[in-house]
Amino acid sequence: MAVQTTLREEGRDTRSLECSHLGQFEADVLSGLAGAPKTLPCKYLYDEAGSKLFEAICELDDYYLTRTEADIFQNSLDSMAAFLGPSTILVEPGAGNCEKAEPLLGRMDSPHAYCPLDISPEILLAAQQRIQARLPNLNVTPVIGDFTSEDPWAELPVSEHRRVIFFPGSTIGNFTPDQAKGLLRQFAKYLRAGDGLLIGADLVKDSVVLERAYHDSKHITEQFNKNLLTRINSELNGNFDVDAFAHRAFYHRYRQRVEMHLVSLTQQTVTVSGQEFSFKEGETIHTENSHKYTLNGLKELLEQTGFNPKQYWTDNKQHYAIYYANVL
Ligand code: AVJ
Repeated sequence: MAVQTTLREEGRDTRSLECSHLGQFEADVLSGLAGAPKTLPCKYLYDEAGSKLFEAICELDDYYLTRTEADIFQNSLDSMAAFLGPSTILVEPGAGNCEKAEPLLGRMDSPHAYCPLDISPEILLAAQQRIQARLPNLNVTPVIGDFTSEDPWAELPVSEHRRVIFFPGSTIGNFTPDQAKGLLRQFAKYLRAGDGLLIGADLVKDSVVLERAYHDSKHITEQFNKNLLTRINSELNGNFDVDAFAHRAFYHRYRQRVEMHLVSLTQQTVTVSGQEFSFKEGETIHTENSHKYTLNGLKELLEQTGFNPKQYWTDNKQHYAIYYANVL
């Protein structure tokens, strides 16, 4: 069942939404913990507390991604805006607090609408109000929903305006290469010939730099990872002893990704929604993948999914890249 609904129509009544969302959360957690190896979908890291912790991560010296991407945007806003064109609808899957879109919207040639998609209604509502106040002429239409499902895409405004999907933040890294291809093909399905995609991705680099970004010295990423257990405890009647798990993050060179895990420090049994799950000492729950691309790998990914890459921007260390591509 569709969990998304436009905030504009439904105002602040998000109860039914939270209800169906909870059902999906429960099903995903129970099946993830029943698996071997145990996994949990990383999208559930972003409840209210998790979203705040992620914002704190973005401020860390160790977490170079956000800062580097912001610098690239800052330096190239005009040339990016030129690729986006006039009277465009900017659609942002997984928009969160929408802070990356704001400077771009401010620089675009009379953007027609901004449609952030996200599963977190609280964050979206706050962002909508902030952007609407700063850009009063812009039509801001948030859609609540999981952008990996078909649902929110059907809710987007239908019009003849040029469409550009804005997918910054290296969110693409959370998907395996096969999943990423499926997702980009789904994006291409929503777009029409000549429409565009502006996508940011973290690049392959020294593993020490990568691992520091996901195992930061202030232990915020550890809190972010463990918050998933706290969320399961409160929303799904779980009894995880959060201190009986450790945060682990490492770069897997062959898979070209940072993996984030929660390691059970002892042999233990945990109950969630009335179901028991046993952990061996050292057994992990795999909570996130963060895939890294080469410039060429990113270009190939776009070419394989119906896009024609036109331009990329990067920083002088080539730590991060933003690509603009047209739909063929
Ligand atoms: C939001 C998916 C880009 O993978 O770097 C940050 C999430 N996880 N620290 C990333 C994250 C741990 C982040 N993305």
